[in-house]
Amino acid sequence: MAENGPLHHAITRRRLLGAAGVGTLALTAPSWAQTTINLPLPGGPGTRPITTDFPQKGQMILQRTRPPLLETPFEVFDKSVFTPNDQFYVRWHWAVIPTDIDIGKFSLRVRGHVNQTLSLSLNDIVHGLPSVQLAAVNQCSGNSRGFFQPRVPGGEWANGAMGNALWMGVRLKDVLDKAGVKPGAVQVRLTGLDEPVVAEAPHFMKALDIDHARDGEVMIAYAMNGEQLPLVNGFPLRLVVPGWYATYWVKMLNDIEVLNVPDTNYWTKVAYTIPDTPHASIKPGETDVKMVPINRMVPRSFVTNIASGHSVKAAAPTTLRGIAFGGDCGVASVEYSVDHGQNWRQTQLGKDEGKYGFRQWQTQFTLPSPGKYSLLTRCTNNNGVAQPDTPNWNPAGFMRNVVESVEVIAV
Ligand SMILES: Nc1nc2c(c(=O)[nH]1)N[C@H]1C(S)=C(S)[C@@H](COP(=O)(O)O)O[C@H]1N2
Ligand SMILES: [Mo]
Repeated sequence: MAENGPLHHAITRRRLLGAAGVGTLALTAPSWAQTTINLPLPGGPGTRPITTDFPQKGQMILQRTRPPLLETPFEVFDKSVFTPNDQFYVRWHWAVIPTDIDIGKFSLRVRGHVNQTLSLSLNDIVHGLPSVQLAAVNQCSGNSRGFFQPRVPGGEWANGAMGNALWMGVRLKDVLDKAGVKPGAVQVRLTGLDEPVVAEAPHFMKALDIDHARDGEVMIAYAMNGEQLPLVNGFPLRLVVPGWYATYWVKMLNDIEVLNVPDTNYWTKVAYTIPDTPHASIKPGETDVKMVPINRMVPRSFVTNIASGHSVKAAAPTTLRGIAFGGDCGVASVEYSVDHGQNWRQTQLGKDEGKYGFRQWQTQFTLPSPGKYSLLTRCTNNNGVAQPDTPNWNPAGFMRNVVESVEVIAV
């Protein structure tokens, strides 16, 4: 992880500390929708409104209003390897989310199995600790859930519940060291400012093992792509857990508790668990499966410049372009196939912005004669793990990473 240059630093600190309020969060149903989009979901109606009603957000696919679930329109991923903040997807579990935060009064508590309880102001964090930055993909465990067959309940996302940003902040390790972790600590539990609608419901919180929390990569971010975090993406502070699913990336982080016993709260213990099987996959209806907390991400790749249903010229070279990520390590290769996976060809990888981020790739392909074709892409990561050619299935709709296909017609 690189220390920031002084310029980047100055810009971000001025912006961050100059921000007084952050506007109002739309918590009511939008009065009108500008347009709609049709997501190609196999299990049912794919029509969703496009909304611009959320503060600091541009055009987003409205999956749900309260709490907000906003999906990134897929064409955004063709424009840049970094997903712009105003079109970065949004997901919350509970609807009581502060609509503005007084950064003068905000504090981050560090407590529990530590030598000294801390209450850190934003100033203490931004000016008092070394800053670090890192590109990383934030992907919801349920990204692409809408493609599961048979269908499973939950947010029926297409492929836009993911994004890549350059995160800037401080190491969680440095914050923990400041408090002094006592011997015998096993986990660190992280909580944000959002609250359930009914008091007896479990507050959203997640725990990481102490060694993971202190690995020097897990970060408390105060900026994203050189700007403060949008409110709905966790202003003023969020956890960044490189290579791990976004459920761990606690937003509006204000409480860090060091535990000397494993966390048993609902969100760590019960929710967000996956079958302990290859690809977290089971047969629909299968029961008595050992479940484990979801953890590291797996490789994925997507075509971004051609959508299914498009036509391309036969017997002429066409540009094929997209993004890939390795999951918990970098991208080793992205291959494509136009003959249902009989032959695979290498694409050219773009600039490496960091092993946890998106990697752009590009190639030219030629379809021999008119007709229907499937364009397949497959990412292999630096651990030698490749995308599988059959889809996984589990009842929560987690961890889809099958080789995706784009259906085109050569004319
Ligand atoms: N405080 C808080 N943090 C949270 C959540 C939440 O409900 N509350 N949801 C998590 C989940 S499941 C996801 S997918 C990511 C989404 O991050 P984003 O909205 O910035 O894209 O936030 C994570 N952090
Ligand atoms: Mo998520």
